[in-house]
Parts: sequence; C-alpha cells; structure tokens
Amino acid sequence: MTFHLVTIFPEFFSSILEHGVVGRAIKSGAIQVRIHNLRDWTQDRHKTVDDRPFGGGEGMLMKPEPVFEAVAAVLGERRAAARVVLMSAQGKLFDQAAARRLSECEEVLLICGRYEGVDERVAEHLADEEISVGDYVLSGGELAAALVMDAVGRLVPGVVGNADSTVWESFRRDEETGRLLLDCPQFTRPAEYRGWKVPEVLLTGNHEQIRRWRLEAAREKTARNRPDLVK
Ligand code: 9D3
Repeated sequence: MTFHLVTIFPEFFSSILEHGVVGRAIKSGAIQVRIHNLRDWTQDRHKTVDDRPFGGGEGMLMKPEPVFEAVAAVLGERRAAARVVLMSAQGKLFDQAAARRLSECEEVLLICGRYEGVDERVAEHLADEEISVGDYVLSGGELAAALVMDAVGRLVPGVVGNADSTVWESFRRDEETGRLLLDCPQFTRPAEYRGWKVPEVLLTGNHEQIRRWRLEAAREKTARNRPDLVK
C-alpha cells in the first residue's frame, strides 16, 4: 500500500521512514511513503498556506486552496479509490478497528494540519474521514500521522512478518467473557531481581496453571489500568 503525507514539515518524517516497522516495510517494498510539501501548491511568491479566521479569534488557519490542489495533484485519477484522511483534534478517535480498515486501502493520504486548525471545507468536502489520535493537544498533525502510519503499516501483509490474522489483534479477548483484555504481565530472567520474584507459577512448566494465572492477571491489570474496557 501507499501512504501519502501532505505537510508543511516534510523533513519531520525522515527518521520515522528510516527506522522501525515503517522503515523496514519500506525497504522490503511492502509499503511506500510519499511526502508532499503543501507549499508546492501555493500560488503566491510567499508560499502562503495560512490565513486569519472569519469571525475573529486567536491564531491562523490552514487555507483550503493548497490542500485541495495538493490532493488533486497527488491522487489524480486514483482519487476515488484512495482514502483521504484529515488529521485533526476534532476527528473521530483512532483505534485498532480504524487501523484495520485503513490497512485494506491501496492508497491512504494523510493531511497534516498546523496552526489553530484547517478550514472546515477540507473536512466537509475533501476528506473521507477526520481522525484524532487521542484527547490531548498536539502542535499539529504530523506526529499523529506518524502514529497512524505505524499502526496501519504493521497490519499490511508481510510487514511484521506474520500474515496470520490472529496476530493482528492488539488486544486479547477474555476466553470466558469475550471482553477485551490487556496483555498479561510478562517476565524474563533473572527469576529474582532486587528481591522481586517472578510469580512462582510461571517457573513450574504447568501450562494449564500458567494459562489460568495469565487470564486472571490480565483481568486484574485491565480493571486497574483500563476500567473503561471493563465497563
Ligand atoms: C483553542 C484550542 N486549540 C489549541 C489549544 C485547538 C487545537 C488546534 C490545533 C488543538 C490541536 C491542534 C493541532 N492538533 C492536531 O493537528 C491534531 C491532533 C491533536 O491535537 N490531538 C489528537 N489528535 C490530533 S490529529 C491532529
């Protein structure tokens, strides 16, 4: 699959493209990433991408014309088959289901907002969807787009090195209640560190007991850290 990033900070992505899952997937040819500088689609000699909000208010907004021009130029005839995503704090919350949906697209174009936001006509008439990565304030869409690219990229067959759809699940399910569970706590050597011992059951080799311990430990950890998943 191909990711397109539309941004005023093209250099932001260079280390992300060289490292980790995304970097390896690019090298192996499983995914392609194209960075597009929004200023390439401005008309004035100052390459202006922002303007003041109608109705007044603090800060500047991303103006619509360069964004519409960029998407049209980058996708051309392939527009209908691609998914155009506006990264914005006002978007729908990104989750694993959204990542899986995007991983099934041949082309995904991520528009990275900056300033106080983007002219609403981009969300209304250009983007297919508007995505937020969480309820906190970022300085712009680039970091959010990198996160989306990582989560989506690792679902593309051949990227993480396992095409088995079961490993696509980031959350396990409680085998008795069917609820989402966090992973259980895990331990490696040494069996005792600074007086803190690894749970005895994990050293026994009793697989049935270990399975039950892990399920219970995952339930406890989920209740403690993610009460929203327990409801
Ligand atoms: C007046 C309030 N504004 C700033 C304190 C709102 C605001 C404007 C621009 C908040 C964030 C941003 C820039 N953020 C993004 O472009 C963004 C984002 C985010 O802030 N949180 C979670 N996901 C995303 S995706 C893009």
